[in-house]
Amino acid sequence: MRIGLTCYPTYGGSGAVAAELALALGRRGHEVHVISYSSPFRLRSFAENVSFHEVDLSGTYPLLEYFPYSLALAVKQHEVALREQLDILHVHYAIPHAPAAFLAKQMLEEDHEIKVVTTLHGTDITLVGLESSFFTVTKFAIERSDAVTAVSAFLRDATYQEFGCVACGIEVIPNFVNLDEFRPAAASDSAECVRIAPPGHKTLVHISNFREVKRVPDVVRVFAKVRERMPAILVLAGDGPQRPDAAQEAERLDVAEDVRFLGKVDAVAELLRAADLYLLASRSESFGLSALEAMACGVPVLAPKVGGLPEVVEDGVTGALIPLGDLEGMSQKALELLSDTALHASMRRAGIERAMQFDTDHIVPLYEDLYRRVIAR
Ligand code: GMT
Repeated sequence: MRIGLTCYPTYGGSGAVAAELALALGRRGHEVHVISYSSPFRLRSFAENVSFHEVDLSGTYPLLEYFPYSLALAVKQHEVALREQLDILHVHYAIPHAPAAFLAKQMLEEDHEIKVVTTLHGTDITLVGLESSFFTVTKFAIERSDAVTAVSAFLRDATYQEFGCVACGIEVIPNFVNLDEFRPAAASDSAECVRIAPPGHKTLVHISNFREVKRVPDVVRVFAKVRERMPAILVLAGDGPQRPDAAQEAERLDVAEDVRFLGKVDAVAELLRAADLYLLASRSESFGLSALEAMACGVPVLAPKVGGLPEVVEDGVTGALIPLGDLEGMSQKALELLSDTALHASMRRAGIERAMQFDTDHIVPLYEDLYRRVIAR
């Protein structure tokens, strides 16, 4: 099939999923055309059957105080769909990608028939899409897509509840993980393994784009309580608005020396392999891709019991899920997981096994099947 994919290229789950999907579809022999304003962060080198088309942002005019990206995107989607004779335009994160795809499809008219698939990822439904400036256009674009998927049952239900489009028939296709890349450290790896913590220290890792929804200062607060009781370091990968707050909190709690801010790291698998515990404190998380990637690397996950996380992390089996905001409970659980070697080893094994259910080779065929059904309609 000839598939166009649109996503945000920035550091974050939806861009990671779209890029991994592009790579997997390319490996499976499909022709994939990624359309965005910059190459997604996980798609920076040559990949079989995958090409990138940059949305032109150069058009300026004094009147255009705010550049109309959605229109430029629709123009590029239309152009690529026509030239490459795309069968499917699959957009990740509804805003503004789904309305742009709708417009591109309308512009194609009878020149070329294309089907639009929209994948909902999280805050496009739970936060941004609910804003009065976006609500009606998000609802419209979801309803007019030829197929809609959500990355968890939680997100599907939230969409029905918030947007009321029960007739949309949203299919749940969970996120997936490339187990060749996200794998536990093998004994033979030890020479190349990233070593971050000084000997005798536990390593806690958090990866995100540091938006408010991620509550990164809470990650630091949980770590500070762990640090009181055992030698440990906290490694924070990613960047975003809450980075200064998190750094300030580390200073305030007197743990700054043990908190490492790495900034945006592309090779997160290597970092995860060096972790003893993966920590999330998000207010909402529709899936938690990084939690899945941590489990695939054999790292137990400690997170709040919110959103779609229970569909990924098995509480008490592959990690622990604690009521949102219970930082004391999280710290106690972290200490337990880090001190009980048998419990840690069993969670490590269980996480690796659970991640296999989300293997790229199991999940990507679900998208292929959806594309075929949509094309046949
Ligand atoms: O919706 C977002 O917040 C954006 C998105 C991203 O690009 O970071 O994250 C969401 O999509 C990921 C991939 O499907 C999920 O793993 C994240 O749980 C989800 N984030 C939230 O729901 C906060």
